[in-house]
Amino acid sequence: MKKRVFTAAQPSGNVHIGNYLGAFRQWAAVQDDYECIFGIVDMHAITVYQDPKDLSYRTREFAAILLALGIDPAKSAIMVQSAVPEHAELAWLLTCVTPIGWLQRMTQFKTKAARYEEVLDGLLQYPVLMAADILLYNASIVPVGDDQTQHLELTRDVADRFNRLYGETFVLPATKLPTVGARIMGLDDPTKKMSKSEDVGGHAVTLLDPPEVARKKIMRAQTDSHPEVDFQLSGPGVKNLLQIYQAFEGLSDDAMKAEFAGMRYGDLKKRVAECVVARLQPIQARFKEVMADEAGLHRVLDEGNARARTIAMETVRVAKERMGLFV
Ligand code: AQP
Repeated sequence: MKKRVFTAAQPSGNVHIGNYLGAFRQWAAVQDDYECIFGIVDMHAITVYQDPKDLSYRTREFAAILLALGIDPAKSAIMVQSAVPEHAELAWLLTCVTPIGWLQRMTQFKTKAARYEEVLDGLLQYPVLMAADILLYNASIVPVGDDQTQHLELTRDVADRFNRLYGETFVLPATKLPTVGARIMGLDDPTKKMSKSEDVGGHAVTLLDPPEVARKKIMRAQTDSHPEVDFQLSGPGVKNLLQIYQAFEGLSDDAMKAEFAGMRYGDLKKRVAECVVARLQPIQARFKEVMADEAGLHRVLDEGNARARTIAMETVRVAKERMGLFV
């Protein structure tokens, strides 16, 4: 039997090249070797306010992006978190074995909480819901970008604590990071990770940006006062552009040095812009086709939700039984 992969993303904004290079590219790559369930986690998205119409559109848009990226619904389930109520149910059970201190230490909670005057309880509970997403499917492997490493550690801690208290129930999942592109930084500020919710002006190239918009954002990316690429001395903005190119083109470190050492920043930006535009073009063409078939898209989600729910119901039944709850 194949091992299972579960991973997910929030329909919380425009999907960007950081999401793609850090996560989604790996998703398509693992689907032949594992039984995969890919989640669109809309209940995570509402941990900060989402316009309801936008959220519902983005859920469909995100499903279409996954299909455009090569996720094959004949092999893998694409499911929507709010359509499988066991995610919320297991999250509550896990909340009752998770100390608050573990959640208050989470870096993502601290970063996001600092942006709002009023912080919703859901934002604090976010990692418990994420643990439920993964443990519900007894996933062995979770491919994610580097920003999710801490949440994956917490997932293992929560699973371990549950197993100790109530008996062996959950698989402890391993984190799978890409070798290059695990943390793409903002183009406007390379000290911050590229993020959907920071999408102002030139922060992120989105997967659906028209070529001229993507080019403009990259040509305006922050660099530094050195005139040309120096693999030792160039700052984080230049390193980020190099990382984007390397991740898209799959080049080794030596090949990158041979190609870019000593190149003027203006020329580097042009090369990166052309590479990104060329790589996004086929994705965008396929996305348009998929979005045009609304019934087909619905079918994919209905089937994915049904496949996921069968597994999820059994896990929750076992967890409730172990805890002495009424089943
Ligand atoms: N900058 C990044 N570089 C590499 N990988 C990244 N990921 C996110 N940002 C980067 C990976 O993308 C996957 C989906 O992420 P998500 O939608 O669950 O939310 P996130 O990690 O919180 O991503 P964003 O873009 O920053 O969204 P918002 O602003 O809404 O929170 C994950 O595997 C993540 O690691």
